[in-house]
Amino acid sequence: MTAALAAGALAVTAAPAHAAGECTTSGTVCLWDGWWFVTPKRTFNWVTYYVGADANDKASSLSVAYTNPASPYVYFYRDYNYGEPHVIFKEGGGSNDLRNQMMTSTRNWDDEISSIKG
Ligand SMILES: [Ca+2]
Repeated sequence: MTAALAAGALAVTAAPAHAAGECTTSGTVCLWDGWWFVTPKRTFNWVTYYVGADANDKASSLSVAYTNPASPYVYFYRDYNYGEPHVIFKEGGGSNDLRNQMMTSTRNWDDEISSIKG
């Protein structure tokens, strides 16, 4: 992804993840199966076409580690191979409860993420 967001795109500006949700390895994102960073915790590169069967559609909280020099934004997709729709988080950000991130008016992002691209 480029550093600039597409016109009209809105990056999620959630507060930085709680210390319990630390994800500190540069160039990675972390997904937790449970809300509020309840394990298991899974770590991925910023470009992951499929999170794998163990993690697919399970993330309930997430955190984005600092500093990708190319872009501060990471896109999380509902389907493998970057299948839309997506939700965007900035480096250092995250969500302690993906039920609070709405995909549509009636569907949230809990247990939905399948691929990642930073
Ligand atoms: Ca879950």
